[in-house]
Amino acid sequence: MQARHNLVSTGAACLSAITGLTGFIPAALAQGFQPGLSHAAKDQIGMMQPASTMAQDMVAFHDNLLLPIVTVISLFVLGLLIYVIFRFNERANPTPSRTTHHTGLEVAWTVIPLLILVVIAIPSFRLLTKQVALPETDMTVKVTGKQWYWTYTYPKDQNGGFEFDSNLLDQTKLAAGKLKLLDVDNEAVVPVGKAIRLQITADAVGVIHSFVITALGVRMDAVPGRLNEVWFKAEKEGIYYGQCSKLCGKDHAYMPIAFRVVSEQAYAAWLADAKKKFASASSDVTVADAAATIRQ
Ligand SMILES: [Cu+2]
Repeated sequence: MQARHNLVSTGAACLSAITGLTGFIPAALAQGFQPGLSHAAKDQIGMMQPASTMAQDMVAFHDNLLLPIVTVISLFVLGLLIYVIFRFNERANPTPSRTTHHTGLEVAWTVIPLLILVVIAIPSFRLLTKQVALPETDMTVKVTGKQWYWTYTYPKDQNGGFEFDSNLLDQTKLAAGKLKLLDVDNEAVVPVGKAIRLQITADAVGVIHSFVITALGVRMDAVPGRLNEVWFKAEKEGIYYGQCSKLCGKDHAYMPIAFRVVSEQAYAAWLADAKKKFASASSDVTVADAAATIRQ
């Protein structure tokens, strides 16, 4: 009896811990654990603030569908475990049932998870299609992952014709306001409210990287010898950071991504400056049509 009493009190302690935890999360949010816009904030809980419609859709998919499903399933399994511990322990249930098959139960535990997966798959595939099926885009930037930095090429036929390397700042003499392991010497600049196509690849003699800007909903592998495409349309001006997200080698952690989204006038001004600044690294790259390459 004493043992049973201990079990009950342990169960009660567990439940109160869970209730305490669920109470803690909204309280923590109210205390200002706000998600960052350009990069993850300290003590942030939840996804980063989306700055593109794609990222908004991804966050909504996570917050409104995945998280509730995962929470319900976790609580259901926890409830089942607690029930089994009390109802079917040796003392409460000395003569166990010899049942080995129950058709109804087996159908249920196959069909219900299947239905849950279908419910997840439909919006998931819709989102994936939106990400990889490119709409009419306004401009293109070519991104090349190298060991270990990024090169951005602004194609010649799009008023560019230059390229530049984007390297991590010297971490030993970081200026005030600059972010550790995120700020770079040369940011890529794009105009706000325009659909930007990114053509992403990696150095031919290099390794695979992954180009990610969370707030813009961009994630695509950079593979040597392969031209991947993805797009985004930034809704707000600002600087958006990302990091290489594929373990690519010794300096994987030191090749951040920084995209500055500016007004159209500011972009035109930057473009004129950049053409002079990066004139030594002029590039003849023009926009490739990946879809046409696949068709051939
Ligand atoms: Cu990398």
